[in-house]
Parts: sequence; structure tokens; C-alpha cells
Amino acid sequence: MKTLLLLSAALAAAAPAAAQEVRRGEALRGLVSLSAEGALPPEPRAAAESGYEAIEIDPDPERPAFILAADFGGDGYPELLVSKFAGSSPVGSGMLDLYAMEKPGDPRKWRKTRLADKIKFPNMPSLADVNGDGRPDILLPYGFLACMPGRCGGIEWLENTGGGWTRHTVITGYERFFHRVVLLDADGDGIKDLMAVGEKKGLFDDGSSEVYIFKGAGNGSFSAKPALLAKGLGGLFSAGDVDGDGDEDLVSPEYFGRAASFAWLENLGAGVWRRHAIDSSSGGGIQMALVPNLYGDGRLRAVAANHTNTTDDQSAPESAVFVFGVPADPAGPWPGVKISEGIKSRRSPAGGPQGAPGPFDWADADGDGDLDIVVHGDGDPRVFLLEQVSPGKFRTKELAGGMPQGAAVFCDAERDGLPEIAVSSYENNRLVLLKKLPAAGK
Ligand SMILES: [Ca+2]
Ligand SMILES: [Ca+2]
Ligand SMILES: [Ca+2]
Ligand SMILES: [Ca+2]
Repeated sequence: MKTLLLLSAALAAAAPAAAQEVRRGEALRGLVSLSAEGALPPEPRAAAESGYEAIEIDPDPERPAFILAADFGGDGYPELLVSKFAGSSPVGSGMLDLYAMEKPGDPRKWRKTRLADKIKFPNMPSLADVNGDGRPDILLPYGFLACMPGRCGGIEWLENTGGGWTRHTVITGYERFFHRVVLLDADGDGIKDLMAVGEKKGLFDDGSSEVYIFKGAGNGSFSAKPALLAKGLGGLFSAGDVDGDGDEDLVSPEYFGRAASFAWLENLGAGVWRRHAIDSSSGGGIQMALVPNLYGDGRLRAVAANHTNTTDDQSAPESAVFVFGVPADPAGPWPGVKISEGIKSRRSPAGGPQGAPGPFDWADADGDGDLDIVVHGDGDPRVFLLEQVSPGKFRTKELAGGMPQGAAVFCDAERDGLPEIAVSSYENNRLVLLKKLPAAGK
């Protein structure tokens, strides 16, 4: 749903403002009463006292949106894969760039390599060995509202040839857009497939979303025809074994035409999948991810971000990050707590609905041994660290401002155990690395 965020930006260029509207009845019908017991009072940012400095990665990053931090080069240091909307529009196109440190471990100088161009609204990329040759490849979903009348949705994968990248089209010119795609065996035949959620927004309604399999034939070849597995899900979903039966399931936000805020899709084997609502009280969502051992107790939990705007609509659910426990019977509603404080979207510009928060990521930000969460405000132009101060208790700390519409990910560029944070702003055309100041200590 970072996508959504980004979407918001793109929407600004396109569609009517109904997407962000919160359905009050739905909020009231929520399955779970979310408590705020996971959130401590916020710690306001005192300018430089945020303890982070901002290093510019690229002075003209061409409208950076989604970011993936991963070690592409195999030297143990992370690179940044950045999707860019640039001139994405019905006529323009975006691109995918890779940033690597000129000297690994020195995060002050980065060099850029263009991996792909002429892609309308490239969304959240991911790494997977698509063709099984041992080298990680890139999955790239794309499309968004602003170009959808032109059927601009699609999925590509970029083959890592060891010295370059070869583009392969899975589907293009599709009527739905894709924000994320995962590689897993979705039908139990032993060959990995692609799973993606196609979303669209209607002219007069909230739209809809559908989960598809692109059946794998091995060696990186996939059916170009999406086969419907289930209705629902969307945005930045993720895969993991929710119910502990050894196969991968999906956890997901829902946004366009949603029936819930967050839901999961149970893998029943042999290509049969069943959707279960997790929470329906939080408005539309943008991201959900399984995070093992978040509280240090060995248990599996899910972190989720909604995407709402209480400035536009005071009755909308609060914009927030939540933690859900996986209950003994995961088919039922999941108990959840809110772990953020004070995230609030700006008023949406005419015709360009915005919401907050945006995408999040997790790592031990301060080296004290527990996991913390960074979340981009998206419609709220600030970036927040949700610092875990004791198991299950988080304090919201403002790290940076002036970064409307974008993403934030951890990236330990120096490999010193104090990860930097890469942050984009699509709207302000900025790409920076937040580095913890040594003097600030902890
Ligand atoms: Ca490969
Ligand atoms: Ca398969
Ligand atoms: Ca499972
Ligand atoms: Ca920590």
C-alpha cells in the first residue's frame, strides 16, 4: 500500500477523490476492538535532536517511490533498488534504478545504475531467484490509477545474468495494477509460480482486488494468463507460514473495494486458497508483514499499516501502525494493538486523495537487541521511528520532516549494527539516507 501512498500521489493526477473515503459502517462493524496499549506518548522531534542526519543519495532522483534494500553484489553490503515514477502518466514512463556505495561501507557517495526504463508506475520490487540459477533476480510489478484508462498494469522480472539484467515480461497492458508480486509454489505441483494481487478502482465505486497465480513452468517461464485464486487482498502483502502447517500463506492489507482492513489467505494446498478477515475496524490498509519474534518471545506476529485521512474525514479511523498476534485459531479475528502515536495525513489536494501512514520496515534501529519499526508518513510528510522500549511497548519518534509521499527502509550501509534508513519523497523529489549520529548515542 505504499503503493497506495504513491498511488495517492498519482491519484492526485487522476481520479476522483472517493478512494480515501472511509466507510463508516465498516469501521463500526470492526471485528476487533483495537486497543492503544502498545503505544506510549510520542517523543516530538527537536530538529537535530532526532539523532539522525540526512545524507543526500541523489540530488535529482526522478521521483523516487518504493525502495528495496538488499545485497545485490554479494559483498555483504546493501544496495538500494528504487522505483521511480518520473514522468509516469498516461503518456510518460518510470524506471528502476540500483544505487550502490562507491566505497562499500561509506554511505556518503552512491552511484546509480539504470536497470529498466519505460515502465509506468513501477511499484514495490522484490528479490527472488526466479529461474533457479542461484543468482537473485528482480520481480517488478507496475501500474497505477493515473494510467489505468490505458490498461497499464503489468509484471516483469529482471534476470540477473551475472553482468547485467535481462527483462522478461510476464503480463503487460493489463486492466488491473500490481503493487507486489511473490514467487512461491501456489498450486502444490513443486514448481514455483508468481502470485500477485490485481487492483483497480472504478469510476463510480471503490474498485476491487483479486489474487492471481501466474503458473510456473520452471526456468523462469510463467503463464501469461492470470488465474483467479481468490477475491480481496491488495497493496503490500507478504508471504509466510501463518498457521504453522509448513506451507506459505499470505497476509495483506485491503484497500480498493475492501471487505476488511487486513486479511490473510490460507494455503489449503493443490491451488486452493481461502481468505480470512483479520481486522475490519481500521479503514483501508497499505502494508502487512509477518515479523517473527517481534517482542523477543519467539512468537509470530504481524505488523500492519492502514492508510486513512482524518483531516479530510474526522470520522475516519486513526492513521496508525498496528501489531496483530496470530491467535490459536487464525481463522478468527486477530487481537491487535496500535503501536504508533500522532501520525496524521495532511488535507488532500483537490482530486488527489492522500492518506497516512505509508510503508514500514523493521530492524534493531538502536542496537539494544530488540526490533524497532520505521514508517513513512506518506500523506503525513514525516518519517517516524517506532522504538520498542520494552517488549510490546513502542515510542513514536519523529526522525525527519518534509518528505511527503514515499517509503522508508532500514539499510545497514556501514554494517556497524546501527542501520541507516533510506527515505524517498515522490512529491518533493528527494532520496536521502538517515544516519544515526554517534554523539546522540542512545
Ligand atoms: Ca536467477
Ligand atoms: Ca506451481
Ligand atoms: Ca501455512
Ligand atoms: Ca531496538
